[in-house]
Amino acid sequence: MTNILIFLVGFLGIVTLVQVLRVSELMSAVQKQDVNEVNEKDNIFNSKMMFIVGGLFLISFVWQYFEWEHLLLPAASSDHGAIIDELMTFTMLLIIFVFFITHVFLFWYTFKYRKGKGNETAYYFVHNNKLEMIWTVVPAIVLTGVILYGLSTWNKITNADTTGAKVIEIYAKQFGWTARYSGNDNELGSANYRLVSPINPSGTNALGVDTRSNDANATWKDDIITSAADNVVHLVKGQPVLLKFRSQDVIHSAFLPHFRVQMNCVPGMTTQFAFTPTKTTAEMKEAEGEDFDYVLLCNKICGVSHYNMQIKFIVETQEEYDTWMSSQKTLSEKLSTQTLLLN
Ligand SMILES: [Cu+2]
Repeated sequence: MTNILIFLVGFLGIVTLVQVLRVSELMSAVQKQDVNEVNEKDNIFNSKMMFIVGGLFLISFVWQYFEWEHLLLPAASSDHGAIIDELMTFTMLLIIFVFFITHVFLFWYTFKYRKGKGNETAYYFVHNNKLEMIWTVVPAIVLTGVILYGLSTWNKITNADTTGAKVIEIYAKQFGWTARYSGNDNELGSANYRLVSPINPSGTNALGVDTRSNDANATWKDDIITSAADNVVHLVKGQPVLLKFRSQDVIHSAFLPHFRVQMNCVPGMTTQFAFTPTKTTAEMKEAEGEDFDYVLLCNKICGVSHYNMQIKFIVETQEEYDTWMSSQKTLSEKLSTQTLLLN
């Protein structure tokens, strides 16, 4: 009903506008004047309106900036996130600075050089080498600086020292994520897509982990895959973590906005991202509200349920992590009752 009313009001508004225009056309025919001719009065009116609209536009920008700022992401919850935030702030300030300068000039000059009696006429020229030089060289230098700053930030992030980082695999498939912890040896057992299959009724090998080696020290044996029911990834505050990403089907992208982490998950290869969480979930809940949760979202449109492809992350203290970990079963413990998998 509301939609019909909105449509009717819009429709009637257009009809009214057309009628008003027709009346003004008829009036100009009667008075033998051309309504389309722009006279001095129109010029003054338009230039003043341009000035007012420009001013309101800039004021509304400032207002919105402060009004909606709280909807932006909170400060980074990772070591490297802080330097990404610095880069972001620097770039935004630069853009806003240029935006203000150019827009103040844009609206001021349209007002200043409006056509009319007693007004200066804007100087008209076809070409000016000096100006061309300035507006080519200055942006080129500034942008080169921004790019160099960005590249050095990127290098710092991607060349992080991963020795001592806990290795966790994040496996993507349409439409969900599974985590595999590397266990005490901090080494993931190898995996192969040809082993991805439903092996037996009590369990599947959805990640394609190669469990064929029966060697006591086989790297797969102490790997821990959490059950789908407990689909949460646990991290320890201050403990560097190396996430290794794989995908079963299409390209997904693991996006952890609060940690400023994003990495594509590509079928047929392993990608990785190392970082150190700096705030526990409990600390974040205190600062951001009880509803807060760290989350990993898929950031590549990968199919119909892409919008809901996510997994929760929990950052906790070492003691909390150890308590949780001790309740988990390793892959070999899980498979001891499923001999089929060991064939
Ligand atoms: Cu996806």
